[in-house]
Amino acid sequence: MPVRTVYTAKIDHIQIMDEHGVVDEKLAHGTLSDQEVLELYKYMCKCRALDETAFKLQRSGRMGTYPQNKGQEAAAIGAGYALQRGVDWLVPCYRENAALWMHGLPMHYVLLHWMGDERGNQIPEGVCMTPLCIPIGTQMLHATGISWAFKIRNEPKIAATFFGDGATSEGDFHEAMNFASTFQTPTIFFCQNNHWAISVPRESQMNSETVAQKALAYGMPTVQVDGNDLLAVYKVTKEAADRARAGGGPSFIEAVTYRLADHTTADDARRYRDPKEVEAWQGKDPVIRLRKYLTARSLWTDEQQASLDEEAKIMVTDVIRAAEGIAKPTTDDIFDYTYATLPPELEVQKRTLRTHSLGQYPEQAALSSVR
Ligand SMILES: Cc1ncc(C[n+]2csc(CCOP(=O)(O)OP(=O)(O)O)c2C)c(N)n1
Ligand SMILES: [Mg+2]
Repeated sequence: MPVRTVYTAKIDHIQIMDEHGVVDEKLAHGTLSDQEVLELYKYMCKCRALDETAFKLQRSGRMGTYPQNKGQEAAAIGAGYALQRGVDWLVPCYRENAALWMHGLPMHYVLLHWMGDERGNQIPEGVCMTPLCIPIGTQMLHATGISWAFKIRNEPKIAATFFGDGATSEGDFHEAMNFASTFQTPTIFFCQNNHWAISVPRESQMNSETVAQKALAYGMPTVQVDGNDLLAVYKVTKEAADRARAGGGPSFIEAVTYRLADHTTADDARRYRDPKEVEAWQGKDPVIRLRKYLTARSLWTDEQQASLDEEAKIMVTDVIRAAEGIAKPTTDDIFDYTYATLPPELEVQKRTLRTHSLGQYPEQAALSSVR
C-alpha cells in the first residue's frame, strides 16, 4: 500500500507594523482607525508609567513582589480591545494589566493584589474577569469552563484566557485545549510568548519550533502574531472573537513578544539573559514603535507626549493613593468569606483572635472556658 499523507500543516506569522512603525497598508486596512490607535497608545503609555512606579514601590518596601508588564503592552491591549467590555470574559494570569483596566478593573486593584490585600481580587460587579492567577496554567481550564457555560446557555459571549509560553508546558493547558476543541467552546487561548519562563528559555522547555503549532494537535485554528504590533494583535484576536461568537469554536494565538524587565521584582534577569538579546528587543519596543507610527502620520507631537507623560504621572499618583489609602481590613475578614456558617472552633478564634489548639499552646488553655 502506498504511504498517504494524512496531515500537513503550516503556521502563519502575521505582522502589520514593523519595528520602525512602518505599516503594510493593505493588511492594516479595516483594523483600527487613527483615533483608536491614538487612544490605545495612551493606554499603553499609562500602563507603562504605572508599571515603572509599581517597581519602585516594591523597591521602597511599599509593595510585595510585582511582575512588570514592560514590553508586552501591545499584546495585552490589542487583544483586550478586540473583546467586548462587559460581555466577554477575561481570564488572565498576571501580565495583562492594560487589558484588565480597559475592561473596567479599577487600576488600584492590581496594586492591592500585589500588596497582599485580598480586596484586589474582589472583582467589582459588572466587570467581566477572574482575578489575577499566579498558579501557572490553572486559569485556562476556568476559561474553558466559563465559555462552555456560555455555549450551553446560548449566550454570544467569549472567554479569552491569557498565559505565558511556560504555561503551555503544563498539563492544565492541554486539558483545557482538548476540552475546548472537543466541545467547540467560544474560547480564545492567548499565549504571550515572551521567550522566558523566569530563567528558563523557551527552547529549553519545549521542542516545538512555535508555540502556535501545539494547537494543531487539537484541531484548533492557530496563528503566530508579532505581539509587539498593536494592529496585528488586534486583527488576529478580532478574527478569533468573531469566529467564536459565530459558533466557530476556540482559537489559539501565539503573540511573540519579550519581557523587557525582570520576571518579577524578586528576580535579576541579568544573571541569565544576554544583554545583547535584551538590547535587540528594546529596538522592537511596542510603545516606541507605535509612537514612530503616529509621529510619521502627523498624529503625535513631542508636546502631546509631554502632556501625556504629565497626565500619566497624575494618574499614577491617584492610583497609588487609592491603593494605599484604603482602610485596613478588619480582623473579621479572615473569617468571613470561607464558610457560610463558621464552625464553632473558628467562631471562638474570631471572638478571641487566638488559636485554641489546646495542649499545643498550654498558655492558651484558659481559652477553653471561652466556649
Ligand atoms: C503551577 C505553578 N508552578 C510554578 C510556578 C512558579 N512560576 C511562577 S511564574 C513561572 C514562569 C511562568 O512562565 P510563563 O508562563 O512563560 O509566563 P511569564 O512569567 O513569562 O509571563 C513559574 C514557573 C507557579 N506560579 N505555578
Ligand atoms: Mg514567558
